[in-house]
Order: sequence, then C-alpha cells, then structure tokens
Amino acid sequence: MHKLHISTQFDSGAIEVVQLDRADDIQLRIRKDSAADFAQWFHFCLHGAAFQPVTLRFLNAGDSAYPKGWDGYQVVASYDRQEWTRIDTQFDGQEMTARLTPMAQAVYFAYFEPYSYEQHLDLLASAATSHWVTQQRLGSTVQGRDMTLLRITDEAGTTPIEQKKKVWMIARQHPGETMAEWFVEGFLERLLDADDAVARVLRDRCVFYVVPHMNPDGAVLGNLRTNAAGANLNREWAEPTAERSPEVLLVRQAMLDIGVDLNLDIHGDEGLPYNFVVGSEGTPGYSPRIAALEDAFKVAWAASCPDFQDRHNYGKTAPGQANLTLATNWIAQQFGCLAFTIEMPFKDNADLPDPLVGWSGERSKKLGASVLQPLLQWSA
Ligand code: GEM
Ligand code: ZN
Repeated sequence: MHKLHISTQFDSGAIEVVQLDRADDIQLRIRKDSAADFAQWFHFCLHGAAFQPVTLRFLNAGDSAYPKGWDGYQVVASYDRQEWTRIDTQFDGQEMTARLTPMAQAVYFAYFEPYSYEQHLDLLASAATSHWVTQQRLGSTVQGRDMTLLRITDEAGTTPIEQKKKVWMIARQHPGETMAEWFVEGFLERLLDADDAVARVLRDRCVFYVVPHMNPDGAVLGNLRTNAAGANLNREWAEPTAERSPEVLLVRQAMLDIGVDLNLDIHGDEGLPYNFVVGSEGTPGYSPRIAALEDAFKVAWAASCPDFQDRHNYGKTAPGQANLTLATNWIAQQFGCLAFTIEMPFKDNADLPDPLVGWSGERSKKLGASVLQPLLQWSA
C-alpha cells in the first residue's frame, strides 16, 4: 500500500494539510498569500491514492477572499499537468468537498489550470523569435525576476511609425488569475500569425506593447492576488514604489515614456460565470467619446465571439467615483484613452458551458485570439 502524501514544493504550489490519514477524509486548509491575508489559490499533488475513493475537504473555503467563488465551482485535476478536467465538487457555505477516484499514484489539483514561470519564459522566447517582436527587459520584480515588455509591429508596413496606434496589454497583476496569461498566449499566437489577415492589418496599423506577466513572484509563491511584498498590484497605480510595487512602477513609467492609445488589463473573476469587461466610466475624464469607443468595442467583440458578452458584469461605477489606484482607471484618466479590464471566469461560461473542463486554458487562449476582431474595428 502506497503512503499518502501531499506535495506543494513546486511552481505555484499551495495548500495546508490538516489530516491525511485516510484517502476518503483528506482535510485541507486554503493557504493565505505569502505576505497578505487573501486566501483563494490552491495547487498541490496527491500521492499514493490510486484506485481509492478520495475526498478532499477544504475546511476553510468559506473564509476565503471570495467565498461566493465556490458556489457552482468545480476543482480542476490533472495526471499529466497538461490536460485538466473538472471533478465533482460541493460547497456548503463553509466547507468545499471534492471527490475523485484517481487512476494513478500521483494526481494534481488546482483552483484553475496553472501557468508556470517556465511556461512564461517559453512564451517570451517563442514570441521573440518573430521579426515583428522586440523583447525589452524593464527591470526587476521584488524578488529579482525579469519584468519583460514585448513590442510588436510590422516596421515594413504601409503606416508610418509615428501614425501607428499604441496598443497595450498587461496581464496577471493578480498572479493566481492564470487564465490571464493563457489569454495572452492565444492573443500573441494569432497576432504573430503571418497568414492571418486581421493580424496582418493590425501589425501595420498599430504598435503593440504586451506585458504577459505583471507578477511573476506572486505566481511562483502560489499567491492569488499579491506580489512578494504583499501588494495588490491593481491598487498600486496611483503611487507605486520600488520597494512595494516595482512591477507597476516599471510598466507605468514605460507607458508614460511611450504613450497609450488603448489598454487591456487581463484578469480572472472568482464569482461571475461569464467573460466580460470593466470600463473607466467612473473616472473624472470619462467622456461621450470614450463611452462610444467602449460600446463599439463590446458590440464588435460580442458579434464575433459568442464567448464574450456584456449583459453580466460588475455594473457601472458612479460618475467621478472611480478608484484611480486601479490600472484601467489610472490609464484611462492619464492618457484619455479607451481602457478595459477583461474578466474571465474561474468557473465556466454559463452561456456556453463545458462540463468536462469548464472555463480552461485553451478557451482562454481562444478568447485572447478573438480580441483581435474588436481591435481591428477600433483601429480603423
Ligand atoms: C478587479 S477590477 C475591480 C473593478 N470593480 C468594479 N466594481 N468596477 C480588481 O482588481 O478588483 C479586477 C480583478 O481582480 O479581476
Ligand atoms: Zn484580477
């Protein structure tokens, strides 16, 4: 009989083991972020339970950062760390229980399909092989990892460089929202596709500035929402500091140096089972022009991608009430431009559910590729 064991000593590994005596009563606690009180992300490997009915009890699910995130949510599991599927999961308001009879002696469980730091480095390296891409190291994170910017355009296009629109995309300020980097992977794959007509026109009309990962430290540490200094980066855009939020300080300065005509900030949402956007309607500088650009972008996206919708979202922020520490609001106010937070679900898209995988890395990639369509409409 194999001995039961739970491992977390790997990229984004995170769980606390309370009791591991019996496979049918494994008691766990979701761990807080490394230097903050947010608790939601989990990722671990269970060894030694092959062909035994396993019950995972997340005892403190009701105390997590977003407890409503567990209503209708299902844990993802994988044997090969490539294919992730949803497993039977219940939530009673305090305890979340997931059940599986593993078909192997090692099985991984996570809040959402992970995206490792090695995958991030591979994404950068792969993109940088394109002659349309220039990779720029902006500086270091709190723990010394690279903050990397990809500049993408077709210099040999018909549009003079000074007339090209500056389109920014930043992702994973909240490191546990791994769908954000899957989205960027799909976006880059299509944008760098030599045979894709939409990408070809966009590479001519625009210069893209893409930061695929805003929070590498937090991701490796297994944090949901914060960096290694405990900062929620999406609350640092008004006054970032080198000590607490160098990741924002570096990207924000690059934006100020270069300029911004449009920004997309890619996130995941714990509660709403939909893909949606958040605009900048509450900022002082919000105008009918920006409102019209937002509406046209959403109409074009929904018309070309059934996985996007604008019926379910956070609702509107009252005029002048926007929190300017958030990236979307600070960027919109600073540059007078169109800026969206893009939200994908940890659960599934209730409009187009997939019982096997729910919302997934691959579906996030497809959504990332689809955003070229509204960008084409906007850039005309
Ligand atoms: C969100 S953006 C919050 C916007 N809220 C409203 N009501 N407009 C955040 O940072 O909390 C992005 C995210 O984490 O998904
Ligand atoms: Zn987020």
